Amino acid sequence: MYYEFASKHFHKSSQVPRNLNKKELAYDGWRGAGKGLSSRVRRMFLDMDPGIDDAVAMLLASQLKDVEVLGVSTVAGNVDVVKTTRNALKIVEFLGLRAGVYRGSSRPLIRPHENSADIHGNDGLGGVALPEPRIRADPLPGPMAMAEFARAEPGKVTLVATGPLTNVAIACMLDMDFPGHVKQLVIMGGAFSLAPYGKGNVSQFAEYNIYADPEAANLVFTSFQDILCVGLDVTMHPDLLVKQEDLNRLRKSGSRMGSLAADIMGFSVRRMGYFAPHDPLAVYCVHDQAIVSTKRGRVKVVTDLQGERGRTILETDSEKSNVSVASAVDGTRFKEELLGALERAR
Ligand SMILES: [Ca+2]
Repeated sequence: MYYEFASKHFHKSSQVPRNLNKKELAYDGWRGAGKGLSSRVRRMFLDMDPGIDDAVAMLLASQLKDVEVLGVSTVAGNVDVVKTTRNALKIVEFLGLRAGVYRGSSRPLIRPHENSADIHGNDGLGGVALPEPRIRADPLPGPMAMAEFARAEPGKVTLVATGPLTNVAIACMLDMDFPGHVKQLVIMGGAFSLAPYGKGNVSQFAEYNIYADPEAANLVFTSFQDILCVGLDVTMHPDLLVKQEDLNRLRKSGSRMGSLAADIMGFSVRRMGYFAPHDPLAVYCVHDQAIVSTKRGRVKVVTDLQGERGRTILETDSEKSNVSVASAVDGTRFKEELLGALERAR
């Protein structure tokens, strides 16, 4: 069965212990992880489609002192899964992270894959010159990896999903206990008309991640007890949009990471006049959720093909609320935190 297979595989995998430091390994192997850690360390698993803003989110995650990245799974989204996986490997290698990279689904649950290479460039990283990665993806599939990390430490792992929700939905179907094992699911996705700019970016209604796999999104939104949804209502706040002068600041800082971030974000700034740090804000919320205020309710996703596909609807009158939808953000503070973290990195 799946779990037996995955456990066997997982123990054998050379990648798994990479998220553990020597101090932890001195305890009782990787399943004892966390015993040697301060309770303030937030254990994060990333599910992504890098992607310009996913890449910047990884850079930011590496700089948050109270966050440990356990692993990164990849999904078809901004570009195909071969490219999103290669991009994740490039960034993990650049950062020297010990986190494994796990390739996930190559297409949405029931629909063909539609990329957004026009926004992220053909390679998904805006053509930024990073060397071909020497490290390789772990053979464990992405959905199995996230389910395994959550099962290993029930209630401890925060899952941050910044691409289409295909892998998360598959993990829910593979392991019925998976949603209950996750401490909190943070989703970058959706547009709820809670702010003037909280409109769709694929259609009038739909944000890309939800639009790309609305069936997966619907399953995910109804499966977890505690979801924080960070959508366009906050990630398009004018105060947090990164502009050319911000890129200049990063380049002047002399930081290797700041310079890479400026190159990656520069693709978007050249095309649109700004870079919207969608995925970095979702990651940052794990460190400091008070950066956003939220409205609590249940979320339904329109899945039909007639016009409103991918629309997210917040129902606040529900008795069984499980989703906090970000409705406002301190954009000025967030942009300063993001730029500061990138320019301080050495
Ligand atoms: Ca993304």
